[in-house]
Amino acid sequence: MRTQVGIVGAGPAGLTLAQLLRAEGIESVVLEARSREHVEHRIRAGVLEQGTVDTLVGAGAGERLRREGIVHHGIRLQFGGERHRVPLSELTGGAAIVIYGQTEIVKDLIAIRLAAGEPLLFEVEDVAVHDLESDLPRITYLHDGRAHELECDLIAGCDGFHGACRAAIPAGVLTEFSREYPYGWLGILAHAAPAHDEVVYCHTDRGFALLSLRSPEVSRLYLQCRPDEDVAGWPDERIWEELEARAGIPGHSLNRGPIAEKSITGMRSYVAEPMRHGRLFLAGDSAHIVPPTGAKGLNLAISDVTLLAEAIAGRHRSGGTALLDAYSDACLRRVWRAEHFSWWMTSMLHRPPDADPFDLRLQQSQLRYVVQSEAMARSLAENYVGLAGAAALTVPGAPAPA
Ligand code: RFL
Ligand code: PHB
Repeated sequence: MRTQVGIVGAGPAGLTLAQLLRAEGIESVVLEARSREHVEHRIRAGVLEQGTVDTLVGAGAGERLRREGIVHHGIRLQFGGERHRVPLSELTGGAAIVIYGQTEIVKDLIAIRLAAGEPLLFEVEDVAVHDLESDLPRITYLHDGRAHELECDLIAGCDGFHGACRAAIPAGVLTEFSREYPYGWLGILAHAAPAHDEVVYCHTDRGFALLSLRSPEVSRLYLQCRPDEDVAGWPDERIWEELEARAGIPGHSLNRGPIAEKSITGMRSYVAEPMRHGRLFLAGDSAHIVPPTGAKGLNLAISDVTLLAEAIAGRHRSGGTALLDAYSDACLRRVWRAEHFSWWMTSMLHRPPDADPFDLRLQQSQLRYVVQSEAMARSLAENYVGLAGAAALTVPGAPAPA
């Protein structure tokens, strides 16, 4: 079999790329290791930057997002028992964020692709990429018990942090940067009306907590825990009590309800450079990871594939590779801004396991500075909503985009 772009992974990056390419009249085949059911129910991100929303809407995948997405114009920072508002829109000339679950984006994109009859295969095994440095890279895989080979012009590695694509790049090509944090997040999805009207980031001396939401009936709540902790040690009652202890303040208590999902995730920062080897292009979590405190992972994945689709379309139209050659550097500029912001938010809000009173006072001082200084609040706000123009494809020697 032959296609123009072989896409490995049907997460937000792979599915969005396929949809963007289709709009340009470029064929692709999407290969996913897990089942449709699994991919559609993997609860993860929920905060979308305006640029992410624009890409999805522009790609024709925004119909339900526009109807059901909840626009927020601010976030809250809670510390020392007080809740402070960071007015994102006021500080950024009108930018906002949209609350819409990653699961819903994935469901929307899968439905569109299957309805169009475009190739998207689930439960594909033993995916391997070959001949990356040649003009005809290949993907081999097993599907329905049979071995297949897909010849491609290009391969997009959208298969997440543990995928096969980055691992196939020969040793010595990539430079990797990483940091592990001694923190985990216990996340729950609860059928309880959010009592908070905006996302609340809470710093306490018991550790961090985050109050988010998915709809007027569903709360998404997180507690800092150890990264290696067993979720079995967190019966529902303990979770609610700990959330109340960290996030409850006079006049703001939580609504409780049945817990539909409960899981613990460790945190890391990671970047692989460059995001390309020959005809393999990495996008999303396959190339970089951020701790979730800045709500950047999904947004970076969508930003990468927006640039990749533009670069592939440029090559398709003119045969030139200048935009593809500019892809990795353009992505990495935005990636590193998000890496710094996510590390900064994480360091400011979590309680280090060996924290001494000095550390906690520094964090409190930093938080107070953020809510008291308009310059600091604006810096947080413009990173949180996503810096406009932080990732544009520029070609050396060509005029900069307006
Ligand atoms: P994904 O979503 O991991 O998708 C990769 C896909 O590739 C498949 N795969 C393979 N397929 C074929 N062959 C192989 N060998 C394969 N190996 C893997 C996988 O099954 C999967 O379907 O990566 P992608 O598309 O790059 O998307 C990235 C985002 O999922 C991720 O960055 C975000 O979820 C991070 N994140 C958040 N990001 C935000 O922008 N805002 C948030 O509010 C936010 N909150 C979060 C988060 C991540 C979290 N966790 C669980 C890590 C909250 C949490 C708790
Ligand atoms: C979420 O709603 O899942 C969420 C919100 C903010 C974050 C991370 C996750 O920083």
